[in-house]
Amino acid sequence: MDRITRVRKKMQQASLDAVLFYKPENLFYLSGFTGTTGYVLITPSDKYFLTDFRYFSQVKEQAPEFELVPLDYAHPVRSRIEELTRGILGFEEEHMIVEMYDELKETYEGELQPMRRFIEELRMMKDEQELITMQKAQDIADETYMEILEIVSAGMTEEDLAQEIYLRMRRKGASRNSFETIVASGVRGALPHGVASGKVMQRGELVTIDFGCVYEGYCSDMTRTFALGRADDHQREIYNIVLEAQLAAMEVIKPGVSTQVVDKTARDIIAGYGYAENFGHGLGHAVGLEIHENPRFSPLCDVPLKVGMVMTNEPGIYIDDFGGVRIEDTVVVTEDGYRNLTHSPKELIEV
Ligand SMILES: [Mn+2]
Repeated sequence: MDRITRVRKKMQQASLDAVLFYKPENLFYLSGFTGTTGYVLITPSDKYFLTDFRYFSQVKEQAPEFELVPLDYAHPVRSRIEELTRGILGFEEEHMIVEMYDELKETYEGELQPMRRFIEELRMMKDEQELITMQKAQDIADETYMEILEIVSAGMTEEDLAQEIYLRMRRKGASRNSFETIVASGVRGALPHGVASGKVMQRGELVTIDFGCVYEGYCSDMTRTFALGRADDHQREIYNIVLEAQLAAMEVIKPGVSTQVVDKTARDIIAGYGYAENFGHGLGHAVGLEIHENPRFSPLCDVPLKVGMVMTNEPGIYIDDFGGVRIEDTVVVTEDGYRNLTHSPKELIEV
């Protein structure tokens, strides 16, 4: 079933006469449009792409099967909607700003119906083509990691390393970073989201790098922790606990298993070694057109895994004045378990 057909089926189930989308990732998902500004309006019989002068030729090229509806000062989106549809109009409640809602409410003759995660629910299960693209995005990150291990050295700053990562991913075809690269060395490793700073990396430190790229719209995400020089016993001990937790969580991933159970599997292992307080974030998240999607591997999220979901598995231990370790892979849920998109080695590497 194509995406528009699935949207219409959901519309019917929700008794909607039309649905309006504007979140850029959802426009891309429905139409292939890669620009940032526009609206997709779907009715049982028609599909429209509403946008302004800047994007006319882009819509004709990327979304030729949509009817282009021009927006301009005389024809703002609210008046176009009025012309194109009537009845119950669904809109993306998480993404519509209050100003636009107020305007629509004032002018729209029919009823406005908020919808939650309408497209995001469809996006949770990736199809074959999406998985091919996501594998490529991950391959770019993996290749970059292997190169980084060759060039990293004590004396470089975290920012130097982040720039090397960025340039290498771009040269391999990525359009941008999927989020701001984290390079957290030494004591900064205790910051789960320690974006690269001007700190000089030194021998004897653990370095955690968490990065990914966007390739043809899709994000990759991976984390590795390595040692500059020889790791000491404490560093090695922490590393091995995180690795044990990550591998154990991996083994429970399969269709039907609750996301909560996967989180708990890793969390129990870390807690068993006495580090419960040092793992203060969820085990992972779905990833796709956005870097953080639903569902989550978290104590707060109870969703049964389904074939085609793409999830990260990223336990960590963070200790003030010591540093931290995190290991993150991205996997796709398959009929009989999971397939790991991340291929970089996971044993503790000393460079
Ligand atoms: Mn992640």
